Amino acid sequence: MTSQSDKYKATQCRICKSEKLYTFLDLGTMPIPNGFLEKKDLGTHEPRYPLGTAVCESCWLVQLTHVVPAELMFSNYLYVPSTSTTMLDHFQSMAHDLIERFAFTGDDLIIDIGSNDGTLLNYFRQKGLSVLGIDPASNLAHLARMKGVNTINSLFSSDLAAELHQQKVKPKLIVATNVVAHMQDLHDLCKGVKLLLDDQGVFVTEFPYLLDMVEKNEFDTIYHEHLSYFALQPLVRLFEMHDMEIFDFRRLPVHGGSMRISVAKKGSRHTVTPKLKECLQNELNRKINTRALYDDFANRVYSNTKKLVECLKAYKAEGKRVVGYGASAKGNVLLNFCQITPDLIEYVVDSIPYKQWRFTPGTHLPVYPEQKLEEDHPDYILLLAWNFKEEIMEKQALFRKRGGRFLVAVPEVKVLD
Ligand code: DWN
Repeated sequence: MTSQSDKYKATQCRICKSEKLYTFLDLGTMPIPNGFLEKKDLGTHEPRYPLGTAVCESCWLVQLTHVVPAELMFSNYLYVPSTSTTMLDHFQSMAHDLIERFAFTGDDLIIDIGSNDGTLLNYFRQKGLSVLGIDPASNLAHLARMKGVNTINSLFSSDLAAELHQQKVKPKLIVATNVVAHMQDLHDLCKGVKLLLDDQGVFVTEFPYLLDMVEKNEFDTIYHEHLSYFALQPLVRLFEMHDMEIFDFRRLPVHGGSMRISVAKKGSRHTVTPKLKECLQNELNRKINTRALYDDFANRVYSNTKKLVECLKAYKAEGKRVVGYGASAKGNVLLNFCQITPDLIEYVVDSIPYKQWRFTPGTHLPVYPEQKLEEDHPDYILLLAWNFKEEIMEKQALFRKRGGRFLVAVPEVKVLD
């Protein structure tokens, strides 16, 4: 009988199909990171899936060792970016920058793969452009349509692209933010984008950048939703395999450090920036093509998380109360890997209504609205959504004024001033 771990095991690289996969980090088994529970579900069976990370020693793509089917994670999705002003500002400037850079006009169509609640597309729509969202989460597609963003409730695929192509749908821009890393079949994605995109069109996608993840110890961004962890190197190879090319890229601060790349069909008018070669060389200088980089990262993860648990136990022994802030997917990875239970962290607060009054997957910490902190005054807040540190600490200035302190575990365990 195949065990859960064999059932979803990946045996070859998602880009080059090599079987030379070197596993360097094992976070054990845990529930899917947005699998929040309602009270009635506590005590029922919670499926747990292996969370291992490997690097392909042929194309150096970092990827999960096990692939949980998309349908189990994205059909009813609890994550929306729109409760964060950081992300609203980010998407607004992204839309502005792309419209400026590529001079899109009113009759140009913009498609967003993984359009979530339509937040990004709405900024394009407000500039008079035609927009079309594609997202598998029925609850989010409904929210997008309420904003006036026409949305197809489906996973993106080359079959869907072919259907749209038949209907003469020809986008000048296809965007995909924080979704390509989630895609089960990267080759099918490329096939679909290439079929759908105008010959002079641009595919712009952004994702957490591998070097930021490794060098800032952001291990908690490794979870079942993220099948791939991209450096530029393997992506150049992926698009080459589909007669497309990355012609520009940009490093971004969001989500702990991301990269935005612009891709076009070979032979288009878009010229490749000289910066690309520098970035590829930098990745080699930083040793992305060696096991040592990943082994050292794993060692830092194990020592940081051990230190966090020791710190929380010491606070407990001193009678200090600790709560979590940001019931994020990354937060649930940290809580589950460290096996943090309500005796160490009493509850988590979060701004997303979908998550409130539920319980964190695997650790079953209650999730309350942020307003809980107006009536309850813990000693420490563990910032599970460390990528929004500035925004959250500003919002909770009163907590700090009253002597409360924020604690982070990434990039290292530290009490913030
Ligand atoms: O790739 C993904 C990233 C982009 O977003 C998705 N697969 C899932 C999701 O990951 P995450 O849940 O780790 O994302 P966030 O955006 O880091 O989560 C932040 C959490 O913190 C959200 O649940 C909202 C919450 N929050 C809050 O309670 N108060 C956020 C802010 C800014 C706040 O002020």
